[in-house]
Amino acid sequence: MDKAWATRSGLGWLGKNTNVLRKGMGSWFFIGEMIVDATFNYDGPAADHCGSCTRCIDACPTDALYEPYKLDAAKCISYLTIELRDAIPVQFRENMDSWMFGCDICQDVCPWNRRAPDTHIDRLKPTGELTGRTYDFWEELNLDLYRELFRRSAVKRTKFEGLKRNISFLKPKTPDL
Ligand code: B12
Ligand code: SF4
Ligand code: SF4
Repeated sequence: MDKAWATRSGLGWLGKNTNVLRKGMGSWFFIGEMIVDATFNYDGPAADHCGSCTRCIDACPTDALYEPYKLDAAKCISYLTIELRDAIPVQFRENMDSWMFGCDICQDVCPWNRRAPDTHIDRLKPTGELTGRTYDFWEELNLDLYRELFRRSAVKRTKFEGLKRNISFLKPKTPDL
């Protein structure tokens, strides 16, 4: 339960989009834990800085954020494109926009993320191999190219069949995915 420990330890607060946010970084970070046999001078929980903002809830295309701080994971595009092994339920297909693996809409619209700096870690930066590809490129993706592009990538979690399923719901002629 990474978020529970992160909020308790003062790393940040749980935003209404259900991600942990930190001033100066927004939510653009992963969380990890180290289990050690030492006692540290630890911080208390961080204050909530969401205020009256509801941008993430308003922007969620599938209403997965059904109330502040609450997410119905089964409606989240992230779940539908990464974790779900069956066909994507019909009612969500129209709202999936151009997301073929995960979704960041509720983070993109967050004012704290808009002010956050880009990553300085090269491995996390987009590579030319993936950006600016056309719909036709992705539609024609075969198993060999999939293995080459996503070697050592988390995208393998959805498997080739899952990624092809997601691609089939992209809108044709999307110029820049
Ligand atoms: C399952 C899971 C998902 C599910 C459900 C998401 C969710 N919000 O719960 C799906 C597939 C939808 C998902 C999507 C995404 N995820 Co995810 N996900 C997880 C995972 C593996 C477990 C989270 C979980 O158990 N949720 C279930 C419910 C019960 O959690 P909850 O309601 O938030 O629970 C809170 C309270 O109920 C309370 N609570 C509940 N039980 C307990 C028990 C105790 C003892 C305590 C004290 C408190 C407590 O505290 C919880 C945290 O505040 C964590 C990694 C981990 N091991 O923790 C990553 C994690 C939450 N995901 C992450 C990310 C990045 C994403 C995506 C952005 C990926 C993407 N680009 O598509 C999206 C964001 C969607 C969104 N708006 O949240 C990051 C978040 C980083 C951050 N800055 O907050 C994590 C922490 C992974 C990581 N190690 O960095 N994810
Ligand atoms: S990741 Fe996308 S679908 Fe999931 S809650 Fe956020 S905006 Fe909604
Ligand atoms: S968009 Fe607004 S309400 Fe949502 S997490 Fe960010 S600050 Fe909080």
